Amino acid sequence: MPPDSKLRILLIDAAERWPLQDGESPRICVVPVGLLYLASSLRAHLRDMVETRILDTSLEGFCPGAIKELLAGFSPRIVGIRCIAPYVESARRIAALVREELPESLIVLGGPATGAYLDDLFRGGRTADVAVIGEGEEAIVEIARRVMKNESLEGIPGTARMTESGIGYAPPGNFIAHLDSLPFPDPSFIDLDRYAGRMSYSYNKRRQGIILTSRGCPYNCIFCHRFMGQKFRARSPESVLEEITRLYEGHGVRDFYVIDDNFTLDRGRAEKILDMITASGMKLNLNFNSGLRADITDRPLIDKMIKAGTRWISFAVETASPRLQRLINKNLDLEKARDTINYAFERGANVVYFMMFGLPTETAEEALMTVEYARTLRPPIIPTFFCAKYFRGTEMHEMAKRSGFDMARIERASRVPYHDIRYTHTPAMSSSELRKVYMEFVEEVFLDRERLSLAIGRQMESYTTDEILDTYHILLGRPFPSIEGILEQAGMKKIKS
Ligand code: B12
Ligand code: SF4
Repeated sequence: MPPDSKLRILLIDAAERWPLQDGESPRICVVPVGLLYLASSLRAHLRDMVETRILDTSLEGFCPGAIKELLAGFSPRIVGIRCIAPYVESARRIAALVREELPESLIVLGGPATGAYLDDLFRGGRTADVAVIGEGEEAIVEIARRVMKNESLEGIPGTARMTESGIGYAPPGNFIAHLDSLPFPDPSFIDLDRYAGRMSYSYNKRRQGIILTSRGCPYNCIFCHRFMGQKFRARSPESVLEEITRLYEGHGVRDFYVIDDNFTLDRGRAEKILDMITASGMKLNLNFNSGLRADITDRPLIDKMIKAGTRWISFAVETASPRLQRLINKNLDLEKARDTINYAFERGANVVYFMMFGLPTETAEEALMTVEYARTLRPPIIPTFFCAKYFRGTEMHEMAKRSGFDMARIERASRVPYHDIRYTHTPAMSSSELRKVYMEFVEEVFLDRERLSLAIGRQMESYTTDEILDTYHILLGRPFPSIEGILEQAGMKKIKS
């Protein structure tokens, strides 16, 4: 087949609102593994009948001029746009730009936001042609096939289309049952070195190997979309090891970031993966970035993780209030969690925990319980204060509607980052009370001098000075000339208005 008869497909990650500025602060920028899965599936099924390119706006910035140039040069027949909740407007802007530049192209929306935010995405007429709800590997291949054959896109499972009478849904798609059957997400579609110039999930700058060993989670936390489904679907340890080996040997990747919904759920499988990595003799750094449940991750498992090369473990604690643990359906065993978290630090991991504030009905006293619990944990690299986000489509959003929350503020809060406390509140805790809790957390936990020195000491074992300075530039919102400069910040903690 001559090259110009290929079906050209452009996949765009809508992850940024503005063009990047010279000299702006460092930012986290991670390999778009979802789009790599799509591009690799298209190639596996349609071979050289397709040519797929990826544009990641978190890497490039949202720059209309550059997007137009790419559209004119590549002239894709299909443009797929990945969207998550805070970037609905960016996705719409990109779709509008594509429509203007290439009116004949087919615009396909996908990503976690297409479920609950579809009305917004489709608002204002024919913004996009079709949306894929849920996993996209099978749907994008079917869409491409039909486009090649000039067939209607009606009825593709898991899709929705804007029709004259509103949004028309095809039957829901099935979750992919055998994840081993998917082709590995091939990083050749992107430039790994450009990502290595940016901060990863673990606040370091490396060639990133993003690994998804399973999808789905059977728990029921009320704030979570569980958009990969409630059934835990796991890849075989052999398939995971093969993917890691290919990245290690073929792409020079040494740092792997596991982003499963729930890596430790199947204990035996998790152990087997870790044992196989250890036995392989590969000298790699493992990072577990999607908050593990600290009560099902015990000391022997931590030992295996460390032996396999683990550097970073994030734990999702959320709240130290037993009442709120029940309310959010997390029911974490806080004592077991404390033991695991402290042990992970003792064993040399860069430990991070996620705490959430502003949960439904939370009072200032309960929020302070969480701060107090955080103070009793061995020093994490990053103690994280997250504002609870009430995303549409979650049980917590429904609860907020029922409990008289200011829904306009809730909506605004869901579009700003987790640490932005401006719009977060509950009927039992005003914004100003939450602000006081936040200051307490910053002073007593984040800027605690002993914690900060230990945390930086731990980072110095495996991070460069440049990585550490960039970490604190991101976390504290200003540049630091030296590590001592960061520690001085801790000495100043009591000086506040
Ligand atoms: C890793 C991760 C992050 C990373 C990277 C962000 C990113 N670029 O996704 C970090 C830590 C930076 C992050 C931050 C945030 N995240 Co996050 N994150 C995840 C996590 C754990 C994994 C994402 C992932 O790579 N999945 C694996 C790949 C394979 O899935 P995927 O990219 O979604 O792609 C599949 C499908 O969606 C679909 N698809 C995707 N794109 C397209 C495009 C087309 C055309 C088609 C057809 C299909 C399609 O097909 C793909 C293959 O099946 C998910 C949870 C999850 N289970 O996915 C949450 C998740 C995406 N995050 C979420 C949120 C809310 C956030 C934040 C907004 C939180 C906040 N308020 O600060 C921030 C956003 C910051 C930012 N600038 O991006 C929500 C999104 C909810 C929603 N409905 O949109 C999720 C779903 C968590 C949850 N369970 O609620 N996150
Ligand atoms: S354990 Fe994690 S993935 Fe599972 S429901 Fe809770 S927040 Fe979602």
